[in-house]
Amino acid sequence: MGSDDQHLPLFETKTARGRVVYRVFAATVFAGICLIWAYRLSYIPREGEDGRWVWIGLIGVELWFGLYWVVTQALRWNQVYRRTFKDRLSHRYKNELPGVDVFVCTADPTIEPPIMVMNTVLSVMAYDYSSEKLGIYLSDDGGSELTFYAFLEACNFARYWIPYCKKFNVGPRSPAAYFVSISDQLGSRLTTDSDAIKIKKLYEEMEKRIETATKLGRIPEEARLKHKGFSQWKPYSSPRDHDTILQILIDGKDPNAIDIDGCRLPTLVYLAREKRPQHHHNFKAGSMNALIRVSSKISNGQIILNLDCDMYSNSSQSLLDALCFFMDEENGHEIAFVQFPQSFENVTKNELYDSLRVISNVEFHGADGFGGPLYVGTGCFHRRDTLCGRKFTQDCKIEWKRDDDQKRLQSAQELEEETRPLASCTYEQNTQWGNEMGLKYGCPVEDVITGLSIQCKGWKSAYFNPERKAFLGVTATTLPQTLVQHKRWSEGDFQILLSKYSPAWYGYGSISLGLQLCYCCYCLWAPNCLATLYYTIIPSLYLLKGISLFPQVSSPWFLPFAYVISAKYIYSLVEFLWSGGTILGWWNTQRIWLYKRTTSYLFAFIDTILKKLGFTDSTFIITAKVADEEVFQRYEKEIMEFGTSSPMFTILATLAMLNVFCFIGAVKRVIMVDSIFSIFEAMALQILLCGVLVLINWPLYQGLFLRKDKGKLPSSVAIKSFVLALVVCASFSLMY
Ligand SMILES: *[C@@H]1O[C@H](CO)[C@@H](O)[C@H](O)[C@H]1NC(C)=O
Ligand SMILES: CC(=O)N[C@H]1CO[C@H](CO)[C@@H](O)[C@@H]1O
Repeated sequence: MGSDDQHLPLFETKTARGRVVYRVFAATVFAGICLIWAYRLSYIPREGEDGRWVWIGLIGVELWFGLYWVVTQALRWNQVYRRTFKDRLSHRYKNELPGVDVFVCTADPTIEPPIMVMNTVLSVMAYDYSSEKLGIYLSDDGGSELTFYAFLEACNFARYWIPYCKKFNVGPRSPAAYFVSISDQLGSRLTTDSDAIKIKKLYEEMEKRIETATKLGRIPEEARLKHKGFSQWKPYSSPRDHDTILQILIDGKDPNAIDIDGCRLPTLVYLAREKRPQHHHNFKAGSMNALIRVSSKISNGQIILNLDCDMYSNSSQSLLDALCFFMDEENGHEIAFVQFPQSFENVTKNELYDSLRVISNVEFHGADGFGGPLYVGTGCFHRRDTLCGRKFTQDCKIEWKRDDDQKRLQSAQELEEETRPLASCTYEQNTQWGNEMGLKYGCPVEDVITGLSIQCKGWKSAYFNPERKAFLGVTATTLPQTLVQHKRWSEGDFQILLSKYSPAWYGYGSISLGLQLCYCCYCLWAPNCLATLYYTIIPSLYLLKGISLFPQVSSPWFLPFAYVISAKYIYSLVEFLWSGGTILGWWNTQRIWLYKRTTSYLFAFIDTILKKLGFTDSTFIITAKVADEEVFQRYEKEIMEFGTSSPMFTILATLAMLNVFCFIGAVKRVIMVDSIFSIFEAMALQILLCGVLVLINWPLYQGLFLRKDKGKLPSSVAIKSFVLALVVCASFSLMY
C-alpha cells in the first residue's frame, strides 16, 4: 500500500450529465406556465357571464399546478450520483472496521409471515463482514411465540447457511431468493453439486416446520421444552399486554458461538418490548427506540442498519458500501445516514401499481444534490450517535477504532436481566426519547421526520443507488393496498408540513433551500388532491354543456397549453424509460398517479385537517405482504385487483362514470348539433382531457361491468357510482 493511497477518497460524487440542457428546458416550460397564467387572468368572464366562478377556480388550480411543478424542479435541478471504493476501504482499515447493528422490525406474524422475516434475518447474518462486529436484532411487536420459534430455527440454520455462503460466495443471501435463482441449475446438476442439495434440503425442512407452526398457530411441544426462552411467555401474555421478552440467542462475545466450520457467528437478539394497554407504544418508532437502547448494552455497534422485515439484503457487500461513506477521511464525518433505494422484487413488468421507480432513480438523486435524501425507514444505515440526537460540529470526527474486544464479564443471562428494563413501557417517561433522542413519535412517517430533524442539526445524508440492488422488498399487489399505503405516506408527510418540524420553517436556515423544496414536494402530496379533482370533474361537465374553458385551437393562447402539456408528458415518459421502465408501465403509473390523488391524498388531506381540528386519532395500518393464490395470479397477469367495496372505489368509479357520460354527451353533440370542426376548434383541450380520462380509466370500466372474477368491483359500487354520476350530470345540465 503506497502512501498515496491514504489520500484517495473512499467515495466520489458526480453531478449528472445534461444538467444545463435540462435547466434550459425547464425554463421554457416555466415560460409556458406563465403564459397560461397570463391567459387565465386576462380572460376572466365578466360578472354575470357564464362560468365566471369556474374560471376563477381554474386560475387557482392552474396556479397550484404551476407552483407545484416549480417545487418539483428541486428534485431534478441538481442530481448527483455516488460511487464507492470498497477495495480502498478494506485495504486501509482491514480489521479496524466498526461494529454494525442491524434492526429488523416485524409486527404481526399473520401479515408478515415468519419465514419471510427469517429470510431477511439470514440475508443480513451472512453479510461479508467480520461476525464479531455484526449484531442482528429482531423487534417483534407482535410478541409472538411463532416468530420466536422461527427465529430459533433460523439461528440453527445459520450455522450451516453462513459457511455455505462464504465458501461459495453465493448471492443473494436470502435462502428463499437464492434457491429460486439457482433452481434451473439445480435441476441439471442434481448429482454433482451435493452441497447445494444438502443445504436446500435443510432449508426446506426448516421452512416446513415454520410454516406448519404458523398454519396451526402453535409451536411443537418439544421445541418449547428445548428452549428456556419460551418460559417468558406467560399464560396471560397477549400481543398487547406482556412483559419485556428479551433473548440473546447468540452472544457474539461468546467463543463457543460458532458455525459448523468453527467460525464465530454474529450476535443474534430477539426483543418483544413490554406492552401494556394503558401505555401508547408508538408503533415502529417505539420499537426502534427500544432496539437502540437494548443494543447499546449488548453489542453497541457504531453503525445501525434499519430494515423492514420483508426486505432482504441482495448484496452481501452493501455494508461495506455504506462504510465507505461514513469512513471517508475528507467528508465522512458530516454524513449521518446513507439511504439505499426501496426496490421491489415483486413488481410486474409493466408495474401495475406504484413501484417508486422515478422517486428512486431520479428524484432522490436530486435531493442528494442538495444535502441528502430523506430517510425512508428501510435500507438505511445510520450513525448511532446522530440517531441519538447528536448535533453536527466541524470537529466531531468520529473515532472508529475502539477497544471493543475487551472481555465482558457478565454472562448472556446477566446481560439480559440488566438490559430488560430498557425496553419497558415506562422507561421513556420524562426522557427525551421520541423527541430529541431516537426516532420521533406522533407521526405516521416517523422516518421522514426523524431524517429531517437530523439534517436540520447540520448533518448530511447520502443516497447510494448501485446497479445491483442492495435490498429487495415486496410491493403492494392489490389496488386497495397501494391506496392505503399512499394514504399513510401522504398523510404523514402533510402532517410534517403543518407540524413544528415543517421543512418550510423549521428547516429554514438549517438545510438548503433546495432541500426544503425537495421535502415540500412530498409534503404537498396530499393537498394536490383538490386541484386534481377540480381538473377531472369541471372541464368534463362543461364539455357536456358545450362551454369552452380553454383557448380555441386557432388562438395563439393555445400554444402555451399545447407546449406545457406535451413537454411535461413527453419528458415524464422519457424520464420513466430512462430509469428502466416500459411505455405501458408509464401509462399504468399515470393511472395510479390519478387514483392516488383522487382518493389516497383526498382522504389524507381530510383526515389531517380533521386531526388538526381535534377530531380523529391516527391509526397505523400495516399493509399485508401476502396475497392468496388467485389474487397473485391476477397480479402476475397485470389485472387490476379491486375486490372489496370501499369509499375510495366509489369515488374512483363515480369519477370514471362521470367522464364517460360527459364524453358520450360530447360525441352526441357532434353528431346532432354542430359540425366536428367547430366543436373541435372550440373544445379541443376539454375533449382531449375527458378522452384521456376515459382511456386511463379503462380497467375500472372492466372491473365494473366486464369482469367476472373475484377481483372485480362489487356491483354495489357499480350501482352507486352509476347513479351518482348520472345525478351529477343531469342536475348540472338542468341547473345552468
Ligand atoms: C440481486 O442479486 C443477484 C446476484 O446475487 C443479481 O444477479 C440480481 O441482479 C440482483 N437483483 C437486482 C434487482 O438487482
Ligand atoms: C409475497 C409475494 O407475492 N411473493 C412473490 C414475489 O415474487 C416472487 C417471484 O415472482 C414469487 O415467487 C413470490 O411468491
